[in-house]
Amino acid sequence: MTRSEKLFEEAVKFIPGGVNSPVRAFGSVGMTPRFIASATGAYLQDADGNRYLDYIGSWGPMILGHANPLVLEAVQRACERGLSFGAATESEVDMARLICEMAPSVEMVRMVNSGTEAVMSAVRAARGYTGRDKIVKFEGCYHGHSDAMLVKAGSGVMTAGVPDSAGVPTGCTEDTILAVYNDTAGVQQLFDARGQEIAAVIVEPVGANMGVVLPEEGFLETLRSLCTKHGSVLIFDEVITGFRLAKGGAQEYFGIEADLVTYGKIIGGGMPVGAYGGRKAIMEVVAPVGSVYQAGTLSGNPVAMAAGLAQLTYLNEHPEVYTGLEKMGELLYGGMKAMCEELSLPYQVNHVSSLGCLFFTEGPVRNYTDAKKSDTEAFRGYFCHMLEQGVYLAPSQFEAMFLSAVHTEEEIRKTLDIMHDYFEKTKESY
Ligand code: HOZ
Repeated sequence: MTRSEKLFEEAVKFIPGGVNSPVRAFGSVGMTPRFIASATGAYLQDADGNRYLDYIGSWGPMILGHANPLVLEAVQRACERGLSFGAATESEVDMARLICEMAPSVEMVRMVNSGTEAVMSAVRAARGYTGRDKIVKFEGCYHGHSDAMLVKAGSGVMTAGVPDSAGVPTGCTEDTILAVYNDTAGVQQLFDARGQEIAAVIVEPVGANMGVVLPEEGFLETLRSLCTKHGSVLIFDEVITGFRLAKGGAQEYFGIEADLVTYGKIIGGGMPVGAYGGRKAIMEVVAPVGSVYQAGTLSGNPVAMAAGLAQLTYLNEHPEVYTGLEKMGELLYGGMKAMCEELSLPYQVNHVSSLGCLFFTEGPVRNYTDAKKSDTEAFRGYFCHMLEQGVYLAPSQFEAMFLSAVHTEEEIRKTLDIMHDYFEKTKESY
């Protein structure tokens, strides 16, 4: 028995499913999770001393690689000054200023502790601002685990095949209106019929929790113009895309400004952080200025701010990180597409910059229904092979691959070779 297996046996006695978040459980791939002991650069090391080339990057935060010296040093210095004060600090001001400088449309920002909290708070602010209750959410988009958002959500909810979580009272989701990702006409009809009731439209500008699904030409633009026309708030959930696709996230990448934006992952540099921000007129509904209540003992925690500031400052000052990620994304995902063609694999590769995924399905994947057609058994075989060969992918068909700034050309070519070997050997079965 490996040390990871022993730890898992122990973990399930004390932690539900042995993990602190379902996406880590390896359940859908029929394995026990590897327990990670340490990580540096693009590599993870497990409790048994196995080394893996990591394509998860803690589900997004580690854009500069694991244990980046700049981030570590900033955290160490902050720790020496104290871990938490529950009071205002200079680093919060620096963080808020930097986010407003980097992100289009964001004029004010409030720090929280996770993406879930950021979304929950942004939705409340949008409702408070508009005086309306209805929220439009897209099938397969995942906005964290707050009650109102757990309707046909992506990520672990999709992997587990439980589109609606138990424990969420009907009343909490009856103001959530579901729409289909990339169905521009459908959203148009919805607004024609109920525009005056809609407080907000929340969307992942790139669907990155049902595998990776790109917004088609005109989709985000239509959401923008419908929200403007009907006085609804457009919320971009940039927990994954923020500071990843570009300095200014998806807003900059696609040239579309939202009214509110939610962040997490990268802005914490590996520490638990979330944020929501946007136009001043909306953000000023939040207490203590306005009447929308939202609070947090550890919000703006000085150690978390230090980590996030170090990472964001580096990204702000090094635009070559983004050109590098585009280039490496092209190499990896372009290589996967070429492999599918060469071996006549009937699969789809969706990608944008450093985010991408291989869907085990024949037709194009434009939304949740398309993604759900994927052959998860086939994914499982591929996942297990990659892991055995030292490549650590998300243990679910419905998650993205994340490249970091420290993945090298050589490592990507090696990854492609490992994939190629697997599909060449097994292609008769497809
Ligand atoms: N949102 C991430 C997956 N798409 C990971 C967070 C989690 O659920 O653990």
